[in-house]
Amino acid sequence: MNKCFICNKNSSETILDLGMSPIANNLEIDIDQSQTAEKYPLNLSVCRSGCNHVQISEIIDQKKIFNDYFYMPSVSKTLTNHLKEISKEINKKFKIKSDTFILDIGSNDGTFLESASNFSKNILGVDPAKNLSDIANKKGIRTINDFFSHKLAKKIKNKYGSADFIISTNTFAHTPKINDFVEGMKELISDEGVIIIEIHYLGSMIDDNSFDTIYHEHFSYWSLNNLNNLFSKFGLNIFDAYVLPVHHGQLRIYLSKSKKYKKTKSLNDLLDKEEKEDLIGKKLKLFCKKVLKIKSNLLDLFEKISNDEKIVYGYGAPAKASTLINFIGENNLKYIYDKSHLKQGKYLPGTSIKIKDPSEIQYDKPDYIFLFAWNFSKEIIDDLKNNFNFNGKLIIPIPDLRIIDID
Ligand code: DWN
Repeated sequence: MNKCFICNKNSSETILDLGMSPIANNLEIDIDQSQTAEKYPLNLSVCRSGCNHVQISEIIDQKKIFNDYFYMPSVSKTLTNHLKEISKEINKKFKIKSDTFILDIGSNDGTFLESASNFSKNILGVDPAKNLSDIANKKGIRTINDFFSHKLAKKIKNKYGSADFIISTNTFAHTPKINDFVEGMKELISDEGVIIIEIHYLGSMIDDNSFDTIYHEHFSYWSLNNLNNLFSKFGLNIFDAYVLPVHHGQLRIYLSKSKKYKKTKSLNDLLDKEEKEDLIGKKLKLFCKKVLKIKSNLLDLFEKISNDEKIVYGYGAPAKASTLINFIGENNLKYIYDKSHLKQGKYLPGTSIKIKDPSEIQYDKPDYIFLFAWNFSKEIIDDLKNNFNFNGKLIIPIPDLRIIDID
């Protein structure tokens, strides 16, 4: 049994073992360093003490993961537009004034705050990645380079006052220090202020068989009921929640100290749906069984491609690719294409697979492309057709393995 991040009891039982995996986003410049990258057990576990929290079993020092971080939402038009929509949505729902204090926890390269600054200049980001905080500060987005914590929240409150809005996209699941993180948000948010959290949703992971979204930087895998139980312990009320199709299925929740915000039908319907389908029980158990079947189907496919003496390269070097490849093996993959300049020229950790610019597709002419960034298939298929002259076959592994012709 592992220690549960919520109740701190040794009551978290492993339910899925994905083998030994490196830190997914720690891309290496040197092939030898990549092949000998340190690997850690990658397991999913569930707390049996009653809090039902779903998490990974192995806690890796967050500094090793986030100090130098290669993931930037701005590489994707889909994600950039999504983040821009959030500030418009907040303004539409709650009205942002020119001096409204907006804090972004996990602000990355400042993409969200850039759009928020169209409504208010009183913005602040917090992000532990030095390389990304530097990019944001150079763009004039005031960013504190640190991990968010209750201690930091007190410092921010003393210097800037309480926040009217706290936004946190794809960050809340990235810390094992959950209780301290929540204490910090409660410390900082004003009495009638609104916190908006977006995280990858456990229900979508299960429905889409997206086991590749399990990696060490995703410390927790949240259901809405588990979030509701957690925040109500701290006197924070979730009053709205819904699932968004972006990324691999994002859950967005709205919460406040104030009880003035009426709970929405969407929130109550999703809470009921999770209970009815026994999300953390029966459904999660079936998901774990299905992962092993997916692995054997993928291995059969790579064997067939190798026997047919065809070339298959990857597209997209997301963190998900590290989990998937370290789970099924490198097989005959030699290269992965990725538009991110932070990733090109580096190797996928734990492998000898080099990441290169997609403009080389037209020269390499692979017979197959394996789409690791399957969550952006529309945007990427357009690129492959119109900009990279790929006319081979595209393998889309998730949610169900399919091979399509790009023409
Ligand atoms: O929670 C997290 C999610 C939200 O994003 C982070 N922990 C890490 C990250 O996960 P990921 O690495 O799986 O993210 P993406 O956004 O699915 O990665 C997509 C990759 O594909 C990026 O490296 C960029 C690349 N890409 C590309 O080469 N061409 C993306 C698009 C849209 C493209 O057209």
